[in-house]
Amino acid sequence: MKTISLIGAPTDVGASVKGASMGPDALRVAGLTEALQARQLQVIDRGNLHGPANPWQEPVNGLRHLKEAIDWNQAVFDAVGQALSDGHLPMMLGGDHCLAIGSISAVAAHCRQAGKKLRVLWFDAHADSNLSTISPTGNIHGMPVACLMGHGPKELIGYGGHTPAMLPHEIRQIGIRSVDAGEKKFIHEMGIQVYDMRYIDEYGIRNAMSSALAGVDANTHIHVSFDMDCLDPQIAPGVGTAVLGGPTYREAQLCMEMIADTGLMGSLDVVELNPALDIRNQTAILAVDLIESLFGKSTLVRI
Ligand code: 4U7
Ligand code: MN
Ligand code: MN
Ligand code: MN
Repeated sequence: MKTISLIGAPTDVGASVKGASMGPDALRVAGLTEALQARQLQVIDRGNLHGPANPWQEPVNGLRHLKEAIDWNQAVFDAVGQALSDGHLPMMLGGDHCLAIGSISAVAAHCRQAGKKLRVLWFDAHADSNLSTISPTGNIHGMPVACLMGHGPKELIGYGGHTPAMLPHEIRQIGIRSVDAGEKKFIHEMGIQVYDMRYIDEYGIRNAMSSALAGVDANTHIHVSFDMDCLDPQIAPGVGTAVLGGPTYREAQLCMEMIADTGLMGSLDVVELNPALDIRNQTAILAVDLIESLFGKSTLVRI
């Protein structure tokens, strides 16, 4: 039986809108554990990690709360690494998206050690590829992709003593529709494959996903980093940085179902859920619904 380790990381130090720190409990209230158990999965809820409070300061040298982000990511790196070495599937419940630095650094280290190929599927409205020198906000939740590729403050790019954690060919970004000018340049220079909303409009979500999954095989570890603001804000209002024009409910479900069909998902981040901006926890309930599909719940009638 597969065992899922739930790892709560209740912080919003990477953002400038408060509230993502309440994400882990909102997911628990929405019935995450029970939904996974109903899918015959064993669930160990590790509770919430501890880390520094949000000091609510302005950016220093283009980075807001660097020290706090370093500490939170170290805690996430350790907990995700531990879950993987226990043979469990870590599910990191954010928290803001800066935490993917620690989470994916741990997953990448595990893959290197196990001789596995890594494929990161990054669902987001944003490219999260900012650098301190080009970021319009200084918020570190807008920088994890760049940090994972070795572009960022030294403390955020060397978890586990390895830089870069991830190479450009190991990631696919899906649902992107808000990219800053400097990020666009970075993405092109790095050669990151992006299935933006224009691509999805023109070719459809099925083509985007088959292409994002192309080349995975039995020796691939798929990591899903799911930023809730990827979804259209009409169905997912509980996020701090909403952008119009995201995937619909069914489009999102198909993404999850196609990942489930591979049987290769080995780790997951669920981030940027902001219960303070939500309506009766609907975004958390939607997250649980999508996670069920990621673990094989299907609307398919044919057998
Ligand atoms: B999220 C932004 F300027 N690009 O860098 C920035 F628009 O993890 C937004 O995807 C980042 O939610 C959003 O601050 C980070 C901004
Ligand atoms: Mn993000
Ligand atoms: Mn986002
Ligand atoms: Mn956000």
